[in-house]
Amino acid sequence: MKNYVKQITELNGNQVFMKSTEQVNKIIHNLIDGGCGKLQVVSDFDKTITKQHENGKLHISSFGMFSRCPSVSEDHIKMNTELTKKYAPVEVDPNISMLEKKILMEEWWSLSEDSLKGMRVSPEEIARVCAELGPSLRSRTKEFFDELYKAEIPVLVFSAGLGDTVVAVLKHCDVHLSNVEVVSNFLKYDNEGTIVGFKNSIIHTYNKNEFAIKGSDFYSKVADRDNVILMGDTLGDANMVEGMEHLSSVLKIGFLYERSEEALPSYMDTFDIVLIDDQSMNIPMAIFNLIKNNEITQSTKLGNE
Ligand code: MG7
Repeated sequence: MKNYVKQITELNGNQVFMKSTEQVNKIIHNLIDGGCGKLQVVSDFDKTITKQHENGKLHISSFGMFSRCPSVSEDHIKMNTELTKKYAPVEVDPNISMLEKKILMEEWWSLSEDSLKGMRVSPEEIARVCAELGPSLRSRTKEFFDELYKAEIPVLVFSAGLGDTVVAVLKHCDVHLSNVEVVSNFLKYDNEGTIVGFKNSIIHTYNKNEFAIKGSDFYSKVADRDNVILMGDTLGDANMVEGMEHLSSVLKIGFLYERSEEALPSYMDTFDIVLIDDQSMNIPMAIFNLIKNNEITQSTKLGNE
């Protein structure tokens, strides 16, 4: 078997960790065998498509961007700060059971939804504020998304954050292309432009899997695509494709930054490839290029026969 892990120079850096290089090699083989026609990309948004940090600062989240809109009330900001203080530590507490976390996250998101109700923050205002804040995407994201678009690879951006700001950022950065679908929590407005809650059932960190994808347009688009490049920055992100029953090979790439030493073992158990403090799309792109270039070589060979 060809050693693709060795061949991809980017995978040989000292910030790249794999529990099993054999397993990674096997998955890459399968992705290459399937080619672009069998491939889909599923990615988290906050700190996965956006950078985790830049210029010494952690990145602003999709919920955080919404709070910066001038029409957001003081009451909402106060409430949101209190909720975050209470629930954010629970979200990452390794000593709380998954069952309990799910209940508490459901509680957080629904209280957050309640606190949005009644405000009038227009889509135009959200778009303007997101453009002004201009969070940086990982370097080479635009290049990567353009390549995926050209190769007609469906891309799912799957976020437990706020869909309206996710879409605004993707649009502002010119990567909201026709092959890209966003599944997230979107604001619902009444006819007067008042926020009345979220459009669909809440997507939180620990139910970010089949329940949200199954009814989406994306699911029907990828019915015959059984290979996935998955990207995320939290352990829960690794389950994003859990409910897609037809899958054969999933390459899970995890971006790790905060508390990396402590978290590395669990990340290595969960993701096939773990990248510590890599603020670029270099590695997903290198893998995708290999899939694409092998397909070109194959079709040239067939053409010459
Ligand atoms: N997160 C989840 N909720 C909120 C919220 O209401 N406000 C803020 N500022 N952050 C929130 O991208 C998803 C991440 O957003 C955070 C309901 C959670 O930490 C979640 O992982």
